[in-house]
This record gives sequence, structure tokens and C-alpha cells, in this order.
Amino acid sequence: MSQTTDRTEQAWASNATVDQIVDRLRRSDSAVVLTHGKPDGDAVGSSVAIAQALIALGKKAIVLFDPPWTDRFDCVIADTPYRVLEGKADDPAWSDDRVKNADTVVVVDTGSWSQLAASEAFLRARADKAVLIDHHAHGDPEVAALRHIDTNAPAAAQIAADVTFNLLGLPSIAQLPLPIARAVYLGMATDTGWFKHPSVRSSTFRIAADLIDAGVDHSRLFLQTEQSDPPERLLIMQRAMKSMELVAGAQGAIMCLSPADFEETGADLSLTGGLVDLPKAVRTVEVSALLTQVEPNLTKVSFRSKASAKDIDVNELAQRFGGGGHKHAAGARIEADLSGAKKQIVEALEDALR
Ligand SMILES: [Mn+2]
Repeated sequence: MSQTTDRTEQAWASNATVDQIVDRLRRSDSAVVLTHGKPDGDAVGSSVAIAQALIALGKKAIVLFDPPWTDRFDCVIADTPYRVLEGKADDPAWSDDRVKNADTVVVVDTGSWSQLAASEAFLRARADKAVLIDHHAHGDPEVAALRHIDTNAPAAAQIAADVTFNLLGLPSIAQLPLPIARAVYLGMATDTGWFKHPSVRSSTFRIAADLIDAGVDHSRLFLQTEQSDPPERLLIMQRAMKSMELVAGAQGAIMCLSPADFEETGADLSLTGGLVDLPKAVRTVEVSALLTQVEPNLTKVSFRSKASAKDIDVNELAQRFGGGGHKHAAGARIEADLSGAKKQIVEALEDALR
């Protein structure tokens, strides 16, 4: 922990109820919605739900996504206004009237500067106008003045469901307009591994049932988002599996992807989602790690663990490398090339699984 500085130390915790978030959004005329880089189903679903609800109330809203970008969720984004950031100071997004004139910024599914790299300067200048909705255990409170953080929510989209049906003054989630219901369902389904993670409770299924009553075709959504990858997906999966090494008596699995793997297969980073989960199919495997070298001296690592008797906390593991996330899903960035990072991860897994 860092030493307390002269500024008042804020805690990573809610300082606003859902009702207070709703009130604040009602008073907005135009909003920019931000989420974490490499947006997943929950990031996209939560962003789209909030933006669509504001638009349904006659307000302006635009979502800014941090790359790498994928068209995987296009069916849910539909007509939602959005831009993909280029990660540059002179990004054309910053001179877009819808962005520069917005009176409110909404941050969803993250609260960490490290995950908001492309929009950090924009957001730092507007943190006083920012509202945050998140379910992560860690974050930087100064990202947004008004924060609703529920670490028990299996997805940020579940909080977005609460916010949107209240914002629209509806009697229940089952009355949500279909584009919002579909976005919320995507976020909840993808962050829970399609309703199988331990974070799922009876309330999760009740909300999912309401969303199906609102018209969501869950089977079609699965087909469109989980079974529509290009062939390069299988090629990069093949590389990941071929690189796999078992450590700590086959309790740990480590996979590595090098820049050459991407070059030779034609795959990009957006096609690596979920690969880290594959080794968990094996009984002995407690922790799985996927290392991806993204720059000559920068390797990203994703961790997954099982809700087993050992119940390894990979959030703790990721924190050793300056990262974080959830108990069973976390990530970090290591300033090293693939082999340097791998050495550190092997050691950390051997230690955690001793
Ligand atoms: Mn999430």
C-alpha cells in the first residue's frame, strides 16, 4: 500500500446508490460512455444498455471503445452511436462534438486507469462529471466523482439493468426495450461463462428470465457471439495449445503466444478471448495462464482458476504483477518479453500451488 498523501485518500467503494446514479443521469443531456480496453461482452453490453437508455429518454449518448476491437458484438451494438479510439492524443474522437460537448461521462465495467489508457487524459479532465458503474474488487476512485460499485454483481450489466429500468421508469426489467435487454443479457451471460461461474446466484437467473420475457433470443445470441469466429480463431487456438506446459504437478497450465504466432496465423488479439479457459477442462488443472507478448518488452497475462476445493485466488496472483481482477479471473502486464515473463509466471504458479 502506498503512504497516505496530503490529498484525502478515497476508498474504492460506492459513494452513490443506484437511485442517485439514476438521478444524476436524468439531469444529463449528453453523455460519453467509456469502458475498459479490449472490450468484452460485459463492457459492450453495459455500455450499450446505458447509452440506449439515455437515447430512449431523448438524450444524446455515444460510446467510446478502446481497441483491440472486434465485430463479435455488432448484433448487440446495432444502431448505438460509437467510436473506436486510436489511442493517440490527437485522436479524431476528441474533436467529435458529441464527445467534447458532453456534460456527463459514464464509466462502466472498470475503474482502473490501467484499463482506460486511451481515454485517460479525456477522463482525468472530466472526473468531476463522471459516473461509474462497476463490479470489480479494485479500482481507482478518482476515476469518477459518483461511483456505484457492487462486487457481488456477477456482471456490470446486472447493475446496468437496475440503472436502466429505473431510469426509464419501468415497473420491471422484463419491460426493458429489446435492444437494452439484449445488451444486458450479453453482459451477464459472458461474464458468468453463460451462467456457470460461482458468481451466479438465484437473482442472476431471475434477471435473466426477465430479460428473456423482454424478448431476448438467448440461443441466437449465443450463436451470433460465441459461434461466429473466423477460421483464424482455430489457428491461434492451435498455437496456444501447442505452447502449453503443465507445471506444479499438472495443477498449473501455461500457454504463450508470440508476435510470430499472430503474424503467421493472421489472427489478432481479439481472437484470443476464452483461450485461457481451455486447460480448466482437465481435472488436475487449478490455474491457467495465457501469456501474450504485445510489445518487445511487454507481455500481457490472463489468469483463470477454478471454484474447486483449492479455490486459488488469481486476483491476488495478478496483484503480485501490478494487475488485478476477480478471484477466478484476473490479468496483469509484465515488462518483459515472453520468455522473461514466462519464467516469472512459472515461479508464481509453483509458489501458489505448492
Ligand atoms: Mn464485467
